[in-house]
Formats: sequence, C-alpha cells, structure tokens
Amino acid sequence: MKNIVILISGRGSNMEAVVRALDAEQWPARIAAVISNKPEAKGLEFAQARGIPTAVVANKDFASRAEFDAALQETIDCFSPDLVVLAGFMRILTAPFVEHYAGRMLNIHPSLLPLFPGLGTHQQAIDAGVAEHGATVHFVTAELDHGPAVAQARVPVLPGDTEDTLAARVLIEEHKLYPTAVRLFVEDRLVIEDGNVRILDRAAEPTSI
Ligand code: NHR
Ligand code: GAR
Repeated sequence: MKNIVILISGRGSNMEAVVRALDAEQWPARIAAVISNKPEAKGLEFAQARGIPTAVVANKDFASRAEFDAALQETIDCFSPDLVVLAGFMRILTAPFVEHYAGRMLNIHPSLLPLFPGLGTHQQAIDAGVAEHGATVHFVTAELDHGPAVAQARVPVLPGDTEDTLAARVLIEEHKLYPTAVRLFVEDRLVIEDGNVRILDRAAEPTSI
C-alpha cells in the first residue's frame, strides 16, 4: 500500500481526479493527506468531505522560501509519503526540498513541455500561434518544469480560443492524464534512466491451470 500526499493551492480538480480514480480502480494506495499552502484553497473542502486528512502550511507565515519548504517538508513527512503529487501547487520549491523527494514527486504542468515552462502557459501558446497545446506530467527536479516527462496529452488550439477556452480544453485531458500517470507510479512501472522515464510493461497476471 503506497502513501500519496497531494499538494494543492486552489481548486484542486486534479487532486479530485486522482482521488476518484484511486477509489474507483482500487489502486494499492491511499491518499495520506492533502496539503495546501493557501488556507482558502477550495480543494481542501473536497478532501475533508471524503475523510482525507488535510493540513495548511501557509507560505505567507514564513520569512523565506527555505523556512517555508522546511515546514512543508516536516508536515508532509508526518504522513510517510511514497509519492508527493503537485496538483495545481503554485510555489516554486527550493533545491533541498526537491532533492529530499527525488524520484518520488510528480507535477502536472499545463503545456507540452519543453514548450512554455512557468506561468501563463495558455496565453503563451495562443501568442505563439501553435496548432497544438496540452499538458505534461513530469518528475520534479530543481529546475522549474524541466524534470523527466512521464506522459503528455494534446489538444488542438482552435480559432477564436481565449486563455479560458483553451485552459478548459486542456483541463479535461489533465483529469485523465494525471490519474493514469500516478497509477503507473503506484504500480512501480516508472523508471528514470539517464534523465528519461521508461514505462515498464504491466506485470504478467499469474496464470492458473
Ligand atoms: N519547483 C521546482 N523546483 N521544480 C518544479 O518543476 C516545480 C516546482 C514548484 C512547482 C509547478 C509549476 C507548474 O507546473 C511546480 C514545478 C509555480 C510557479 C511560480 O512561478 C511556476 C511553476 C509552477 C508553479 N510560482 C510563483 C513563486 O514565486 C508564485 C505564483 C503564485 O503564488 O501565484 O513561487 O507550472
Ligand atoms: C491545472 O491546469 C494545472 O495544470 C495548473 O493549474 C491548474 C490547477 O487546477 N498547474 C499549474 O499551473 C502549476 N503551476 P486544479 O487546482 O483544479 O487542479
């Protein structure tokens, strides 16, 4: 049974998608906690309603990124995580924090990385005039949005798209992509080799005669 800790900052719809898939598909995993850096994050209400432990570590209460990350790490580690899932988590994390969770922290970023790292990705895609946009699940490394990619989902950019219409189209795909990627981790099927992710085949079902 793997323990998953999910970090959010807001709405938490990707967190919700992972929780629902885990329950529906009965993964050998539990959501040990949902933790937010914002006390007002809407996603905390969904987690509480499902009986999932929640915590708030508010970045505004800390004088520096290092102090915030140390407090966040201490809270996360109370839940003995095998995997930390960033789901719309909006604070850049320091290198020591990232190193502590090396190989066991995933993020979903709303672009086809390496295109458009950072914030404002949907507007960046519209401004660049690309025909396709999407989302990427990647392992988190110290360099922002540069860790090994696990999986991507693509959507078309349509004439007349605004940031909002494009974000909504991408979000529908995120809600399928992130559970798929997290499940691969839970099944021990993700291997990082030379900075790339290799996906192992599903273990053969035991045969009976
Ligand atoms: N930290 C590291 N070291 N590496 C990554 O790949 C990370 C990370 C922290 C968060 C998510 C990310 C995204 O998918 C993520 C990946 C926040 C910002 C940001 O600029 C950028 C990227 C991401 C998350 N945050 C501002 C900051 O000063 C605050 C913005 C706000 O509070 O609204 O931290 O896009
Ligand atoms: C999602 O689109 C996610 O990819 C993006 O924010 C949204 C969060 O929605 N993440 C980032 O931009 C990270 N910097 P959610 O809170 O409903 O999951």
